[in-house]
Amino acid sequence: MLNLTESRKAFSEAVELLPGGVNSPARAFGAVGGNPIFIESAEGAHLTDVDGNRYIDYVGSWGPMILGHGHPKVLAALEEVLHTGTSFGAPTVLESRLARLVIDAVGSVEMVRFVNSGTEATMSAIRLARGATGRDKIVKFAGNYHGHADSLLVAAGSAAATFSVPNSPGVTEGTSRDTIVLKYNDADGLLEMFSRCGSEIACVIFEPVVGNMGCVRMTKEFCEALMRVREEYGTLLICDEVMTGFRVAYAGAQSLLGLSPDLTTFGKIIGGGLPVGAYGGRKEIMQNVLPAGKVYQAGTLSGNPLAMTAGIATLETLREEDPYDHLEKISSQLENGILAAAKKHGIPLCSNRVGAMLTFFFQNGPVTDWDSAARSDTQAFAKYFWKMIHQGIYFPCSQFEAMFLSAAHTEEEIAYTIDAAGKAFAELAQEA
Ligand code: KE4
Repeated sequence: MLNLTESRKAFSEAVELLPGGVNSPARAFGAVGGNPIFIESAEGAHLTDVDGNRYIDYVGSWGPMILGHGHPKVLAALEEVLHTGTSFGAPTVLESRLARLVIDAVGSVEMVRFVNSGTEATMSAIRLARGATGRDKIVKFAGNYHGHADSLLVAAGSAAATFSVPNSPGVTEGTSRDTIVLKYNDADGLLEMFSRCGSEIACVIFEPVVGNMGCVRMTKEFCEALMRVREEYGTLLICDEVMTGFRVAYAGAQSLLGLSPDLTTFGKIIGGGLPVGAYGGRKEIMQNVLPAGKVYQAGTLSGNPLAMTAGIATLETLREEDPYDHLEKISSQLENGILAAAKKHGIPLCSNRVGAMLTFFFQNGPVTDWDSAARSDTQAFAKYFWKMIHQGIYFPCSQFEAMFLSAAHTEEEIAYTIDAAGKAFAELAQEA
């Protein structure tokens, strides 16, 4: 029986001080029941909680830790700059160094602006698209998450996709009115919407590989439809690579899709575990951002030297060590091993995977959009989640999240995880 005494103590204090005891709902264990486990330290592919329990980590801080926790090159780089000061409110050469790494990696990006989170990146990219086109409406897709900016916390309205409604208190009708929510991977629906009001739409924002309904790949025809509406209606494409950037490929998911968006947003990996977001794209568009242009965006800690240093060390290590073949190999082993274990025990399971980002859905599938993802058996997922925790495996605490592997995961961890999954499926089969 897992001893979670100290985690429970920590949670009972935190819940008096922080809403829900956490600083982000994604880590609150709401979808799996029970209370979140408090982590004390992490190293390589492992987490250690406040009770001393050790886990193989498949969350990786929701994506940033692609090198594994506490990579020596990242820690050494941080130790070197730590004593030079932590923030100046003035430009540093570190910002240009990280900008150069991002621009050299992603072909569609000629200029970037750093911010402090993925939310800030997408919020700013949307404002820039509206400022650059003079148009108000934006398009997003059900099951895609782009952070918590008001204009993105909307759901498809009752009148199909013609208008949206807020999906959080505090978001006004006025804000949601300019956001259109369509179905992901529905090329006809996208083209039909644009035929009606394409000239009013400033941008389409999308996850090139979705992580936020669980992992879902973009179809070729949907990708072609996105490029078509850009050509025919002058709408800007915002490729949200906050999760996929440097994750599924060093050049991002757009390089796998053969897509050249107008703007790209980044986060997670480019900060190496410290708070960094970025938006970037063609120079002619980015030059609209203050002080070069008139679109306002600012931030006290944007380009923070410690965060830049962690990002530089991470991207330089990714570029030099190129772990992507290893990530593909161990991720494929994990996917195939767990699917085989589920089949052996008669548990309905399917998966979507792109590189070291994947999701197992508790259903027979296929999962291609939010409607199909939502058919998953979330109760079975919750039971499975805890059965894996008790065997020292830390999976994302929701059926509708992606899991992530790191360069620090070895075939030994993968084999142990597959074995643990087989035991969990056997128990699920007996309990059914
Ligand atoms: P942040 O503001 O959380 O740094 O980034 C928002 C964001 C934007 N775009 C995409 C594609 C994202 O996946 C995210 C954030 N991802 C979630 C995980 N599904 C972050 C976890 C959390 O909210 O705690």
